[in-house]
Amino acid sequence: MINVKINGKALQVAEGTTILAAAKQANVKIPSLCYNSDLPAWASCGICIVRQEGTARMLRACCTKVTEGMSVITHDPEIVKARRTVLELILSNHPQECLTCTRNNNCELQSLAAEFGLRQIRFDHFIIDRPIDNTNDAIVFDRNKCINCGRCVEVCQQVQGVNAIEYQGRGGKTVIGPAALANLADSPCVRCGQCAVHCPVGAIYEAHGSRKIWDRLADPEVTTVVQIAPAVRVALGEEFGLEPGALSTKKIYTALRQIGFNYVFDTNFSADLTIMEEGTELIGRLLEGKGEIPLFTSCCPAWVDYAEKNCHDLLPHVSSAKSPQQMMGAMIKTYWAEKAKIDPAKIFSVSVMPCTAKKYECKRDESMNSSGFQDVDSVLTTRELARFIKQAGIDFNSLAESEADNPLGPYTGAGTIFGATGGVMEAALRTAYAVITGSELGDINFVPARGLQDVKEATVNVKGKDLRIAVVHQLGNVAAVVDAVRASKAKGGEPLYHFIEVMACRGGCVSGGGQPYGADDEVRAKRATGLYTDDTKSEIRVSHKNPYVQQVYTEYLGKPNSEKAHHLLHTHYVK
Ligand code: HC1
Ligand code: SF4
Repeated sequence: MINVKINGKALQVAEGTTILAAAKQANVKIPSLCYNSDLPAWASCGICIVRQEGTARMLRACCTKVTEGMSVITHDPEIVKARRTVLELILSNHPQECLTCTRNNNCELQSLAAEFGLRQIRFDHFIIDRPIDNTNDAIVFDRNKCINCGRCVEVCQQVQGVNAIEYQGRGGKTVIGPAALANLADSPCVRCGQCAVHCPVGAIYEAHGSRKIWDRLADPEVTTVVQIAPAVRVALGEEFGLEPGALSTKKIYTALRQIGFNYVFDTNFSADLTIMEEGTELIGRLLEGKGEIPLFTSCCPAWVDYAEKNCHDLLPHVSSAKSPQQMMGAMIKTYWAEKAKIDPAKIFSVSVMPCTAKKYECKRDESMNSSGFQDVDSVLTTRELARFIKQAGIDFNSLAESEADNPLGPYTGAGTIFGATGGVMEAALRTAYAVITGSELGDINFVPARGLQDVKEATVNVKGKDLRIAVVHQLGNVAAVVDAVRASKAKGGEPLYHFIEVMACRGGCVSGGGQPYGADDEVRAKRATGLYTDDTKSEIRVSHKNPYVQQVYTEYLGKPNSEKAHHLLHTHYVK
């Protein structure tokens, strides 16, 4: 341990602690803009400067490690003045459009300007007008608002390993933009939205679709239907002052009805359906040689996008099962429309997702219109739903609880854990084990698949055969797994793994690019715990026992992987 003083207060911190972290331990908040706990510190903004006592040296707190006996002053008139000047310089080059900015009231720069009481900027205001890039259906890049903090570059390159955005130019002329001066649609971007959720200002944000939705809600000729994804229920509450992980599923159903949706369904139901389809596909590949092993999951659209751009050779390994969002979309405009005697042409189908890539997934040509119409018409992120609820004047916390509509609403514990890394694997194993052995798993909790470890591996013995699985989240961790699979294929013999779950975002969908801002690992863990609690409290915890899923097969689809199921619930990939 190292002895340090922060503003005269003595404390001990672990070796390697930065001044910023030491100050936090002393309950002192040093302001910063470019720093984020998910990312390496690279000291670009200069807001976090502090002074080493007894010297004139100003240090950057985010990247300077404390040394034995160091005494740090974090706030004094000169430091505050220097920080204010940095802020003024940033603002002199930033559009003053707070009222119409997507981050209004939730912007780190705006909060700092308010804290520093900035009333006017001493420097000339100049903006170079750059076109807004809204080419990729999922995220929008407004470079006029970029403050060059670099968080988006770091998360895209270091965390996701995608390299879709980069620094361009040198010195004072450095700007940030899509790689090779392309637009986003032509860049390697996989639309995960991690840049948006790490941007401290309104420079990168989800493509908004809310106006069209309000129009459809107001149209008496249109039947509006909505589904909510697993991870939304443990994060939306944060926008209304609840703790991360607080489960608000039944209040969300009520809010959606009050907003005006005619029917409320749950993506957790179609997650159960996905398990039936993907689980059957896995068993077919394992026991009947019906396809390549290992099988990769396919429900994360950013991972699918990544695989199409970077792993052409492995596309036959990616499950043909559509994601739960798209399975639900297809079932709404076919099975349910027939049952409810509603013309599918007059159904407007919305989904609420923790993810920006889902906005692109629903518009893909490949089988995403198997009902004869675009199966999911519009996607809202969790953040956008919070705004909807506020626009509708709803007091979220005092809402009564209600149930989803059936048969596309009720779900099992297996469906709900899809939203956390390892959840799809765990849900699939529960069902695959039961189908292969004819008996249920003794302990249904498959703990090795849980948690934030980069790559999780385990072996499950199913009827005397060892099934080797891997769970990987955060795209930057995927390349190593993919390379290991390639090497094992080249070597021949027993495959390295049989089944691999991939989720693009750290922690899985619970910290997707459309979730409330500010998630760190503590928040991710709390949101995941909310889902596991939902699972534990569920009366039924295995997808194959969802009575409504069984009903859908009996009444409409026949059996998993039937011709009809293939037409509606499966897709293919492009190189
Ligand atoms: Fe996800 Fe999925 S879990 S991809 O993370 O398979 O977005 O929550 O809806 O479709 O179910 C996201 C979450 C979500 C799908 C499901
Ligand atoms: Fe990179 Fe994801 Fe942002 Fe695309 S959406 S630029 S892949 S972080």
